[in-house]
Amino acid sequence: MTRPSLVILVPAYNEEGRITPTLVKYATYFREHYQGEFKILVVLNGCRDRTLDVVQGVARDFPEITWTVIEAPVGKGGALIEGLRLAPDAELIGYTDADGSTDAASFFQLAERCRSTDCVIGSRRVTGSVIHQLQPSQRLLASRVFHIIVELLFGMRIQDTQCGAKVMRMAAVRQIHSTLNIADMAFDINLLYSLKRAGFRIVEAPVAWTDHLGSTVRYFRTSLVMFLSIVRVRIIYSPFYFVLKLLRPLETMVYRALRNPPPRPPSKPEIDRADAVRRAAAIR
Ligand SMILES: Nc1nc2c(ncn2[C@@H]2O[C@H](COP(=O)(O)OP(=O)(O)OP(=O)(O)O)[C@@H](O)[C@H]2O)c(=O)[nH]1
Ligand SMILES: [Mg+2]
Repeated sequence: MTRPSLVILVPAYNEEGRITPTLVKYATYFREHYQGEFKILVVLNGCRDRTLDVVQGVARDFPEITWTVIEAPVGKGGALIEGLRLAPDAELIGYTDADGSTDAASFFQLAERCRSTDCVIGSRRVTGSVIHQLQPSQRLLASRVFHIIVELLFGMRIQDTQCGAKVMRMAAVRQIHSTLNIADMAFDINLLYSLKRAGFRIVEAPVAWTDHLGSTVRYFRTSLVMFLSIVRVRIIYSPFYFVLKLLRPLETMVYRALRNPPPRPPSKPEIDRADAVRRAAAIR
């Protein structure tokens, strides 16, 4: 039986050393196992290394791999927001990290399960998940604290919001796309809460996961920015939304001082025909 068409986004920032095996493994695995059309779209931005050359090299062997380059320093979340908007039409769309921390077989399972729901997210905290290399204890502690704060603020009952692998119905993403504006690593909370608020179902599924060294993330700064961002998402859905508008210049200054991309202004809810043409032109 054929499977729904699928686009896999891969955000990439200075990934020349880690992205090749990930792209080769994903493309090979999906060619062999996924009985449906699939595309891999690498979303690069701000790279100061040879990531683009490397991606172009792999794409010569795998025509399923395409890429787009966003010039501005938009962050992982900003890259995914653009990637979700620019992606070619498909029934399912997902994303995964360039370092291959979630293996291709696990991602395949997420896509399989998404046939019967709206969103399936990789989770390192449900039965069946396999962690090949544990994160350093400081990071584990930071992620536990983050999880508790997220649960207190949003009560989504999701064990692991931060695993970099998620698959959704494209129609659900299109519906909530205009509410996505968190550009940093807290983008996932923005996405999940928007989907929940719109009434979509989210399922956690186990993954095989390996921590890969070589991240470009600076943890103290990143944690602080993620905290600011989740408070922001919470305020958006409260009677105090007007405060955010008043504080916007200050907010932008704080994010810049922390060297992180500030939240984006709201985007257009509709994706029109002219936009579709621009989308096609932006992807190679
Ligand atoms: N396009 C884009 N991608 C980004 C940016 N920052 C991070 N990424 C990508 O987001 C993904 C996750 O980043 P990682 O560096 O692996 O962060 P992490 O998983 O928290 O850290 P590790 O566990 O140490 O790997 C990777 O694919 C990165 O290339 C960015 O500013 N722009
Ligand atoms: Mg990683």
